[in-house]
Amino acid sequence: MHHATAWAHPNVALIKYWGKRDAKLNLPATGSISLTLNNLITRSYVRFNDFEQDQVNLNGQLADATTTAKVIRVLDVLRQMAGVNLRAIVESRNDFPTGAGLASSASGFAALVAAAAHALKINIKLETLSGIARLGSGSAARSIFGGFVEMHKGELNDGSDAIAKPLCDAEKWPIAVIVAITSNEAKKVQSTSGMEHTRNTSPFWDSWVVSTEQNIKQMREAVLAQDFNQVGELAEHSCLKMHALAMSAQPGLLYWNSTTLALISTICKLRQKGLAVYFTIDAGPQVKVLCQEDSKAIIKKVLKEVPGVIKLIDSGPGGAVTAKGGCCD
Ligand code: 2P0
Repeated sequence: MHHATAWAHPNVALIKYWGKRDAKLNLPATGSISLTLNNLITRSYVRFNDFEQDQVNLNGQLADATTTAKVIRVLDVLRQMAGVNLRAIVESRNDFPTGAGLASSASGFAALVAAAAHALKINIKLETLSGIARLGSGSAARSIFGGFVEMHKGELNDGSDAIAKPLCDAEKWPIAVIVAITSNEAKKVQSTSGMEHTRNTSPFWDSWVVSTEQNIKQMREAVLAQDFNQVGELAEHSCLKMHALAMSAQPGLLYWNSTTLALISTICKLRQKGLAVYFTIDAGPQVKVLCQEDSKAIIKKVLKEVPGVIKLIDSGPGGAVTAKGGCCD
């Protein structure tokens, strides 16, 4: 039996990826830096057999055509590496809202490639696996590793150097992340199409690419120095710049709701009172709050009172993808 299960965490982008240099190979226009998040998890089970076709189930329902096509693309690469011509059934489950700005595609594709490679007994380096995950979803390349991770945009036309590499292990720097859920709805404009639309229509695209490369260098140094305030300031800057870029597309893309804005305002007020606390937001209305363990309780107490906050999830640096043979429950 060729079957295996893998577990992966989503990640929060500290320096954002928003746009591609090659849409076909899914190559990012810039590098990015992320933190893999514990306490949020995707489990994927993959079984290869002589099925007629690949079938993808997401949270117990048949996945849409776009997601299924991306999964098949990734499976095809692994089937070719293993020299097999078997179809697969994929069962993937998230324990958090799907498609709502919590990077479910990152953990989903990271878990998928790990489970499929394990099932097919492919001996592969994690960096290479991250390049295959990238074909499914750019941010998934980063979820292969735990802790702070850098995605390299790569220079080669074939994309073989567009891979993620670990920057700082999860245990080395245990900062806290509070994930504030403000909506459980899936976003209306998915990241893939939102990015292409932004690249094609925003007048600010070129300066986004140039300035993000500078931000990567600054963030890499801040993470390696474990400089919390610098990481927080750069993360907020990259977040606001990415959303401003998306808003400047024509027509503009706005991923926030009124609670997202209320949370930004609350976090700025907490900082004015002297707390080291910062926000970042991916392609959705959820707010990820970066802080330190010793001030987490007081910050959570304040965030809980913000009208519209549905739930707060405690998180922090999570580990790398893991896989084992067979099914699990
Ligand atoms: C990121 N996001 O760096 C940015 C910030 C969302 C906002 O990567 O087209 O699902 O599949 O490569 O990885 C979400 O985009 O996009 C994303 P594709 P993906 O995390």
